[in-house]
Amino acid sequence: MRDGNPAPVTRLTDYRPPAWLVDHTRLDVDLRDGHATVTAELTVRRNPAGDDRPGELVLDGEHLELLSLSVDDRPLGEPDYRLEEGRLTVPGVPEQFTLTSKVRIHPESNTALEGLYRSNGMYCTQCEAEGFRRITFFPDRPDVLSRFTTTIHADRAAYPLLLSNGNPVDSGDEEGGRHFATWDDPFPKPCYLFALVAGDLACLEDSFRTASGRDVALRLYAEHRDLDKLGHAMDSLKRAMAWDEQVFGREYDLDIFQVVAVSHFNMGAMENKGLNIFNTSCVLAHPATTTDAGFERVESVVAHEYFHNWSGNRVTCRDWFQLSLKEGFTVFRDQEFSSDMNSRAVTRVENVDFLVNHQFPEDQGPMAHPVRPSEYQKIDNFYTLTVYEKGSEIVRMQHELLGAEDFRRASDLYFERFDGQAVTCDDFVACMEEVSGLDLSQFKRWYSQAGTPLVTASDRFADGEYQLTLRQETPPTPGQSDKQPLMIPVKLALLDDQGRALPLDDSGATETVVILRDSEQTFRFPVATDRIPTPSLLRGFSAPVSLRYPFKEAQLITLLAHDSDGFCRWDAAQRLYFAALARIIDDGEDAAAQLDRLTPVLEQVIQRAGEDPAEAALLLTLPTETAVGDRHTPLRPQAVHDALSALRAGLGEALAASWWRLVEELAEPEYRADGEAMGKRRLRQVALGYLSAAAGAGRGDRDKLVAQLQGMLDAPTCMTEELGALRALVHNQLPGAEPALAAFAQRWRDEALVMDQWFAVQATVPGADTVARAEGLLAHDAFEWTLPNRVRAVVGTLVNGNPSAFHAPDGSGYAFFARALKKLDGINPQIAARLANGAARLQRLEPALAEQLSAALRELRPAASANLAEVLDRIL
Ligand code: 0A1
Ligand code: ZN
Repeated sequence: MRDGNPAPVTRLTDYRPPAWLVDHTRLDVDLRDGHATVTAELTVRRNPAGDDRPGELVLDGEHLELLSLSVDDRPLGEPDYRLEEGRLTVPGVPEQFTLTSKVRIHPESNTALEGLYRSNGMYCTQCEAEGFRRITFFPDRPDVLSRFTTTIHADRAAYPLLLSNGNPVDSGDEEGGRHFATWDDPFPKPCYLFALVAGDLACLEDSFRTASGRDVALRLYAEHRDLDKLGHAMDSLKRAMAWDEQVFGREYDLDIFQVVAVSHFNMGAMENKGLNIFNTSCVLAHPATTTDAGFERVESVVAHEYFHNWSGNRVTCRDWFQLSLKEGFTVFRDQEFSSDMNSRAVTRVENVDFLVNHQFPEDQGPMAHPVRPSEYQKIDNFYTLTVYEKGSEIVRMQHELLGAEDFRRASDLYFERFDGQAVTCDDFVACMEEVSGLDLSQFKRWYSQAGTPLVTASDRFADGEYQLTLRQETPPTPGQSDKQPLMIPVKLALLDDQGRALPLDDSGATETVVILRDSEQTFRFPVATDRIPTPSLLRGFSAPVSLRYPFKEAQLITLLAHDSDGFCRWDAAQRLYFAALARIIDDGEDAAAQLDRLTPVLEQVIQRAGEDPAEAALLLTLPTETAVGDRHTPLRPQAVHDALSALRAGLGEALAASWWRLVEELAEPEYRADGEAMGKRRLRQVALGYLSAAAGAGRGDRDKLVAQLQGMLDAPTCMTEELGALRALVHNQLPGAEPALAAFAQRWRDEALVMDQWFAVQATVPGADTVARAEGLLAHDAFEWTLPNRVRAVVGTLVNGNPSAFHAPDGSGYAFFARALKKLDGINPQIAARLANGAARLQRLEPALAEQLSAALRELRPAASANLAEVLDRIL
């Protein structure tokens, strides 16, 4: 695609079955210094189910140098075929034939990290969504499933390890110090699941016995220096394999399962059949270098990719519009796994927090699109929070509607019926309907309708009857102005003024689910109380909606103290915080004036923190600047920053004694990896965060705090503590911050993932001055534009996690952003386009800022790649 031109639009309604099928793909990949030669032998036949019968074969191919082409051993030359941008057309082919192509590609110069590329001296691939076309000519679409046999040739000394999908079937030496290996994958798969790795890697090996008694070899590969960081991923993998057998009845199907860690990777990880490829950040973990959050992420991503073996690989997507079929379902599966491995209530709150504060804004902004989009320009731009996280919520609602047992029967039916096929979201829902007898036709609007539904609740209480009226409305989104009512399950309970849940019917049940189907409905509950109850609404976050209800402060305090539902407790705390911040931001009240109201509430949570430190940490955490900004129109980042800083420092000072008590009581002499220890560390970090905010504002015992943080930096028990202390010093500009940064860099300069954190800590220092600091970081020796993790650590964190710097009043943050995007777009358009989403709040910004940001973006537009152009056009 030429610079500045958007890619042509692809539409769901234009879907046609493939005209040609490829039963078998034999690949031969010869890796040489400077280039690779790929020979592909495709066994092609006409698709009997194809609805048009072209006499020509059309294959996708990008950045390929065609060396030779033949049909059934008959060499072809132009004009026997046509080579155009992005595709190869071969006219006059028979009904069935073998097509052999030979191409040259250049992995060394592939900085887009799609197709075959190099990362730290190794070769690896990334084919989802449309990267395989950069390796060879092929029908690069997920509904063409082929059996792959792959032979790799390379220098033996430099690349002793040659891996591909499936089982190893042959290997041996070749002339000139070279060798080869052949892999055969017995399961037909779309080419986006193809993978190849060649390198010199260390291996952690283990095995897993499946429920039916087969032994599976498990091999995790990383650079030699990282071998000691693979244990947690291995444990997570084995737990995930056992869990999928128990909870979903899914057993692993090959004799070998391999995972390779690579430093240069656009996303988190990739579920290639039997050969997952991971961003190092999602697989390597060691207490000295990885925070507790990092450990949790490794566990969930390892599980996610493993679960794709069934939800995605055995049953795959018909077309890319169905992406959420595999992603939403697999996120649901990994969230359930994490809930079973850790605290369910805490995991749910973390997942909801992420959805509400990241996916909701996406769904309310210029990038809003349905979970099953109806059109796209570049599919890479649709690996979104909507497809993944909202998609998971849609599966979760079906789980709730059917109940665990029927859901399991329906998922069994889905896997059995569609094994080896490429199917649609409708096929998934049809299984749910068939098993349960439910009519989900209205429910399916969740897949096709974009936007966050707003549910407004109001209530009345008279003569022992509580009446709850729910109204729903989904605001218009780009390209979708008319919205239909959705089917919204609202789980609820009613609490009396002691916080006890009232029986809602004769059975004595204290929780129920009402289903809102119309624009407005009233539900009635006879309750044995004489005062209006406090509603506990949307328990467990039973639907991905924004709920409005005029809670009184006393009601929120009751919910926070007594509700048995973890989500509702957290939501009550969040509502109290947002209300206090609104009084500062909108009503001009003083932060100090909020303390009398908030401190008793926080004090109560702290008193009970021993029951569940991780939950207490969540309840005591103030919303981020971004989250607060999203609740005020127009967006005034500076006002939000000032309000939050003042509130945080005020709470730090007012509750100093309690925070210090937590810091002391929660200290652990030695590192432990279990959930309880992690919960304690988390709460301790929250306490230190408040104390540091106070100290940064010149309040409280600054010297004592700095000594505490210094002590943690000098003799850390783990990275959670070390990084937490560093962040506290640096973000609050406390004495010793700069030397601490220097010492940290000195200590960790050879650990890329730790250095990413070092960059990120600096790029997220609140305040406009950080833009200049970030410019300095881009000029640092260790900064690399070709390393996505590093770019995200500096540019991504500043743009998405540091509003008071990004929206610096002088526009310097926008200039920084635009320069970074321009530079990056020439290197890795996917990453550039992802980062560009940081500008999605443009239309909500106060006018002076909006004008500056849009000018910066408009300047980028003429030379933008197709990926970046699509995002810029939506935002502008
Ligand atoms: N399927 C992977 C995500 C993924 C998507 C695209 C990629 O490259 C452009 C890489 C990974 C997952 O859900 O984990
Ligand atoms: Zn996935």
